[in-house]
Amino acid sequence: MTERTLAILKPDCVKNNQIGKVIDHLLAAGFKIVGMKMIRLTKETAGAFYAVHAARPFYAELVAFMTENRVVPIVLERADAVAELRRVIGATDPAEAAEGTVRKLYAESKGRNIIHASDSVENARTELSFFFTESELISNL
Ligand code: IDP
Ligand code: MG
Repeated sequence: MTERTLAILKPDCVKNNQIGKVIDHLLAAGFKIVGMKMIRLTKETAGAFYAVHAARPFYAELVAFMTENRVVPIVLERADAVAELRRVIGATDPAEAAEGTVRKLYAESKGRNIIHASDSVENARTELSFFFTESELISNL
């Protein structure tokens, strides 16, 4: 079934000029871009986005990382988008990511791992609305 999911190109991706390569990889994997913007997260917005990890030891490091440069939230659409995007980006730690995945190809560490992807259809819906309004994602006017 056609589905939508959220990717975020993280500050390392922006800083290292890897936006084009990563977007190209996603398009080649059959995703259609239906929303995209570049924004700078604040401590408050990055903290809220990752609130589920607030009790984890890496939370402060994660919030600091996500605010160190601009990020590029992207709404992606295809069949089974949520599961497919997780497969295409690879494991959280690039050292454990499968060959040919985005994180294996471009990420430097478990923390600085280039890209975020929603991990369930329900979370995708919540995360999309964190960055995009309904009217920004209308496909047929
Ligand atoms: P995911 O991005 O693959 O879904 P999560 O476990 O949801 O991974 O963690 C969210 C983000 O927090 C990761 O993408 C990574 O940037 C950061 N992170 C996760 N685990 C660690 C860690 O052990 N050390 C440092 N950062 C981490
Ligand atoms: Mg996650």
